Amino acid sequence: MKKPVVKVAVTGAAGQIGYSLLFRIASGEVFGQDTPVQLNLLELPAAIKSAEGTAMEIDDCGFPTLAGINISESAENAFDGIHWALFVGSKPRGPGMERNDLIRDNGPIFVAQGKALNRADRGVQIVVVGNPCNTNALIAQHNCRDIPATQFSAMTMLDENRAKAQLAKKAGVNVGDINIGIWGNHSSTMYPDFETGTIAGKKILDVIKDRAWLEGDFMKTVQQRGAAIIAARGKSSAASAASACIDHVKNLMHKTPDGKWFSCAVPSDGNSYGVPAGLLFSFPCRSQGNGKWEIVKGLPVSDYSRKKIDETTKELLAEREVVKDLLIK
Ligand code: NAX
Repeated sequence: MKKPVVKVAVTGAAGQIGYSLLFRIASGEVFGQDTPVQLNLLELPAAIKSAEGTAMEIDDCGFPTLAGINISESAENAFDGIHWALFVGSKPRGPGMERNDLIRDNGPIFVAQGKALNRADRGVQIVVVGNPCNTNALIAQHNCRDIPATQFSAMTMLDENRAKAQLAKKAGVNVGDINIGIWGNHSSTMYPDFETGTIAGKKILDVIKDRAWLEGDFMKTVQQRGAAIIAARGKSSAASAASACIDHVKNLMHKTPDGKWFSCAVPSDGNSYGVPAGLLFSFPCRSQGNGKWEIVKGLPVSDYSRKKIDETTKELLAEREVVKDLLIK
């Protein structure tokens, strides 16, 4: 293999998303069959044994692209020289726990891991999956002095994929024909923007002429899909979340086709759609294929969309307030 090794850290590697994600990264699917991949797995001490079991299975797949696996309970070790940091590990919400309790509980993880990123390659890209992912990414970014804010993002691709699946079924088309962006927080306030989205190049509203369904069942299904999966499966989304994480990385690495965009929560530049600067907000984004994103500019925002974008902005500002003591100015 001619290309240099890509080093990828995955936190929470022994969890259920980790179990779906790691094999696909090791297989060459993400970085290419000509690129060796080094996996650095970070876990809590109690889950190291389980991470070792997963690593044994990855070895047993015999992937020619796998350069090696390191397992560690130290973020400093796990992040040494890495090019990608996939932050999956965090505590799940317990029974009776409020969203703010979860935010407060998980925040410190992202303070420590943000600081440890100073061991990473300067070009490292950080993708936060662990919930509440927008605010966790904000905390990690504020606690990392050495890496530009633009290299931090949080995952809303699962929400986009869920939206695409619903629209494709309704319109009787292939998922690949759908283009739609998610605005805001990865929470029930997210806004899958059916007003600017397209199906095979036509406006969604010109193909699905049932606005009541789009405003009602469609939005509700996408926003509450996570809870519906838990109700059906008894466990939260895992393989679909891992798949969305892979899409997120690939979206950054490859040039976005003309006329399309992808959803990615990134630090707002303060000049886009009235979202305050610095807030980790999901926008319709594009990439030139260099690992970087740019916010799609100039999309029309109706009164309806404005209200939805403002609602999710308000929620993210409130989350930022809850963790303000964890944010270094
Ligand atoms: P699991 O509970 O199966 O696994 C989490 C793993 O993280 C555990 O093995 C745990 O030991 C580890 N962990 C906890 N704290 C850690 C720390 N400080 N350092 C390293 N490892 C740590 O959860 P799983 O189903 O894999 O989900 C992981 C996270 O993804 C959760 O926060 C979940 O809410 C979030 N999700 C985010 C989604 C998104 O679209 N952004 C969708 C799926 C998922 O709900």
